[in-house]
Amino acid sequence: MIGPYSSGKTTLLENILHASGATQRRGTVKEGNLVGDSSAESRHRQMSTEINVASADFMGEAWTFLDCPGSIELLQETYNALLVADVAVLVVEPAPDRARAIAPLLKFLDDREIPHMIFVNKLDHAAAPVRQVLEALQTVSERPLVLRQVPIVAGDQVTGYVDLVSERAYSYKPGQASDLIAIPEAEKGGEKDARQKLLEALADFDDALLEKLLEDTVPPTGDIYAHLTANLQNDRIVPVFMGAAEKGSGVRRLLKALRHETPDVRSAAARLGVDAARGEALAQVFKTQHVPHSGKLTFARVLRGELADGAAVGGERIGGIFRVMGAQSAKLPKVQAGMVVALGRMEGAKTGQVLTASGKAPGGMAEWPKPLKPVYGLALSAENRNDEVKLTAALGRLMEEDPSLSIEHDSGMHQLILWGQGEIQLQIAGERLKSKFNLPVRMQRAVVPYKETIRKPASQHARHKKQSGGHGQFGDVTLEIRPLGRGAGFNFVDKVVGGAVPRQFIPSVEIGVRDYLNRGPLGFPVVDVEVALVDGQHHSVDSSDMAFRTAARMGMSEGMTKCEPVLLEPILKVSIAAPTEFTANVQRLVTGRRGHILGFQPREGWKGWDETVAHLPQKEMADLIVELRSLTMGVGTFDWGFDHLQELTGRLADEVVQRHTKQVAAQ
Ligand SMILES: Nc1nc2c(ncn2[C@@H]2O[C@H](COP(=O)(O)OP(=O)(O)OP(=O)(O)O)[C@@H](O)[C@H]2O)c(=O)[nH]1
Ligand SMILES: [Mg+2]
Repeated sequence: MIGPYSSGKTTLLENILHASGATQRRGTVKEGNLVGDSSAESRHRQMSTEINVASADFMGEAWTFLDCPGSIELLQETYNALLVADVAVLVVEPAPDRARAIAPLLKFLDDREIPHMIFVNKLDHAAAPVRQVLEALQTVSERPLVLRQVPIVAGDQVTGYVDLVSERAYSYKPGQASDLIAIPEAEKGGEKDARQKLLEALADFDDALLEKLLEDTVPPTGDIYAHLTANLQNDRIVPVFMGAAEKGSGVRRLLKALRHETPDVRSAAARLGVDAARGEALAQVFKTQHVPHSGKLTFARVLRGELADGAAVGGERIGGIFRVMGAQSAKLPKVQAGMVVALGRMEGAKTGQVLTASGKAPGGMAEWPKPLKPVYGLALSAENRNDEVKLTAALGRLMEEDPSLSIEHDSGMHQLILWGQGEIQLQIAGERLKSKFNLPVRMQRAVVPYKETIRKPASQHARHKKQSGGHGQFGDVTLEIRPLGRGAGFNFVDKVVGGAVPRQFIPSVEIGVRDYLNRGPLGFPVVDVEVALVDGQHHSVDSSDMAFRTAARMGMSEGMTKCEPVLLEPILKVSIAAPTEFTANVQRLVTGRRGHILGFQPREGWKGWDETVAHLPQKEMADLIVELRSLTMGVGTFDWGFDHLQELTGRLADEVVQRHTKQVAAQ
């Protein structure tokens, strides 16, 4: 179950479990007693923060529901679940103006040919007419959407539906199976039209059916179901159901459609490149989770054969096979193809991994997609300095659980940056560090890695001399400092003649210079300079590596101030993707952030989307995604990479230097 934030997926799961008899009681989001969303982070935020897994039997068949979080920042969870799923139920609200928000999900489903249905939820609220909802959704779906039900409306209430295949009408009964009623007079015309549309949609894929329709023959109900099933299984059409999950309305109808029309595991296996008919038992991991006290759980779908507890797969022994129901689980001795289970104590297992006894994945298997690229980062530090080592290990676990999280050690700025998809995701990671690993952390805006360079050359003499009892210290150097072109980095040249500085001390001079370059006159690492050692003096007893290193540092410290130091700001190349209707806004966003637009073009493979390419100061990227999402109904995104360093002068540069000086002083 997938769909935008708060569309009612977890509520639908709850009501599916109830309708199938797997649970006795129906919880609600408000009461905080759902089967799903049982983690501390979910409860506190009243939203799903990771995939909820729940297995239930329905009419003698085993089902596992993967209820995905809707937040765009947690999209990686959805993608991981979809890859191993037989069918996706896309849960949406009846809001035509928000159809855009589901474009990325539909695109993923369409591209990967994952069979999917739509469930239009929350029909108990005064909502837009279903026809309008459908029209809006169709604009973002490659596949034709086919309405399977029409609502029965009384006043501004939806009180039931007419099933377009069986042509039976039902009146909703909260929490129970709907009552069969006669089709109300008022709905008859609309029902006929909608049914005709359904048949025509099916006829697009079947000439025999088309002929029948042209002859005005009504195909038997059984045939219609068979067409619907084949078309869903081959991802040719998208059936649309509706109801109100919270009231349990429309839930049984959806469940029955799933039961009759969902392809079995062989389809998903084939999609992933696994021949279900022959070969060793095989499961694919789509999620791992660290559970305090019980250790690591590895969620996997068995795609072929049978796995037994204790068997060795992927070089590790399975330490328990569990059928999962939210926070509960039941141990199983073995599992067959089709099942989704959690495996215990597979310490090395990773999302995407193929588990087989031989440790090998079949040749034709598709590669697990790369995780989403990060778009938002915060500097992270342990509240207690002693926790630093523990922090690295815990972050390793979190990144394993959510591959769209990553870390960067920025040694230049002495910061650890946690990268991900947005602030909520990072906050949740912070909460997990505390709740699961007892590791309180602080997160703050990351410091931009400014650099500095020089505009003018200078020559500088420096002598380090100390006479204090026994051994003294003596080092004497003359340095020539000059600017290099952008991107040249640092160059050290030895131009000493006649042994003025003995060979063995020259590396120490370079070290001294490099020491200094870590923090230039403006306080930032210095780049794009060349330093030549042109002359010096030494003393046969008092000269040492240390003395020359110090002399070099002194020389740099004095010399650099004469070289007109200038700040360098990192500039990124960003490529911002958004639906075309937002392109003008996106470009205004870029220019408003000191960006420089390089061009824009249609986004490859995305109908109705543009891609704007620009140079943007890294400082301006910090909350770019936040504003971009608010401008684009949440769907705008961007790809980025470092491009070059650019001189920054004037008021902005002064501010950067002042702020940095203050921060350094406070450390
Ligand atoms: N009126 C109405 N409200 C509903 C219905 N289904 C869910 N809700 C409400 O919608 C809100 C979100 O419900 P959830 O089930 O948590 O939605 P979700 O899609 O799982 O949310 P995320 O996983 O956080 O994206 C809650 O306040 C529910 O009570 C419905 O059928 N009718
Ligand atoms: Mg949810």
